[in-house]
Amino acid sequence: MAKPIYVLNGPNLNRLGTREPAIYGKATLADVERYCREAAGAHPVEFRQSNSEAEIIGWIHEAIDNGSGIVINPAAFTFTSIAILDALKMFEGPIIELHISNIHKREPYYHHSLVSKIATAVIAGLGAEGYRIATASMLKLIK
Ligand code: CA2
Repeated sequence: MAKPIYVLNGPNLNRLGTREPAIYGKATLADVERYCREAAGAHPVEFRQSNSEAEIIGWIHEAIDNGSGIVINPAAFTFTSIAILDALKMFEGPIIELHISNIHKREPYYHHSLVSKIATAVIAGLGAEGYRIATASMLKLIK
């Protein structure tokens, strides 16, 4: 069986679609999961969300052992977590950093991503559709 693509989501994204629709749109996290699974077709996907830094690091370690690629929206941890950065550095496969909004045209504290340093690619500002595009791109990167 092919090694799964890990789609990891950070804090508060479990509330996606419930507020700030002008920035994040109306799609829920369940919608986003569906977009990823549709884009992946028969390729297995591990889709996860956590508000816990430790849990996200645990999933990155899991992906190091059994994953083919990581699509990650670290949310606020993007700008704060060296621990998540250190974990991602240990992953040998492709990593796509994904943001629903264009972080570079938002508040200054959203301008400096720690993850972008080691990401294969960064997608930001395409809305929830970015998840579909990231997954489709990941399929090409792992082939
Ligand atoms: O644009 C993105 O995907 C972000 O990663 C989302 C994070 C924010 O801290 C980043 O700067 C950009 C925020 C996640 C909170 O998500 C919610 C969005 C809408 C409703 C509830 C939570």
